[in-house]
Amino acid sequence: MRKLKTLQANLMILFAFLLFPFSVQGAGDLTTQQPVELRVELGNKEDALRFFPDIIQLETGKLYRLILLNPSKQKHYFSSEGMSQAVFTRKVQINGKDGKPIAEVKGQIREIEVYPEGFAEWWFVPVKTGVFNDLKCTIPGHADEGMLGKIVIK
Ligand SMILES: [Cu+2]
Repeated sequence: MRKLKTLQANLMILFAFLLFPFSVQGAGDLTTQQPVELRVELGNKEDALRFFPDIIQLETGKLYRLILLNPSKQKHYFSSEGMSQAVFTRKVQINGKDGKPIAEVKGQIREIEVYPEGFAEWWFVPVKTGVFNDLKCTIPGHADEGMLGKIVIK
């Protein structure tokens, strides 16, 4: 009789796991979700030394496709040590003149240089929250002229 009760209890526990399998699973692969698209311009046609926009708001757990465009006549960098430590990079995609991808770079990324009239895509998932005031263009003189920005991850 006692053994039967123990068996019943064990069966109940087994059924509980069978009925609620999602309670023991994770969120799945976060890098394959639909990306949130963001565009940041590095400078502009008038050669202003600014990021447009210069405040970038992100949320942890979402996949972002950050399109970095350089509409100016000189090269610029998008560089943030803080952001690079707070995101998981799925890839950086480099596109040809026709807009078709020609290369993908994988691994941890710290800064991306974009050539005049070029663009690159940084696909990443923020994994840590923080306010990073270290977005800058690392070309000498550009940060001093105001090519700075802020990244907020909530
Ligand atoms: Cu610059």
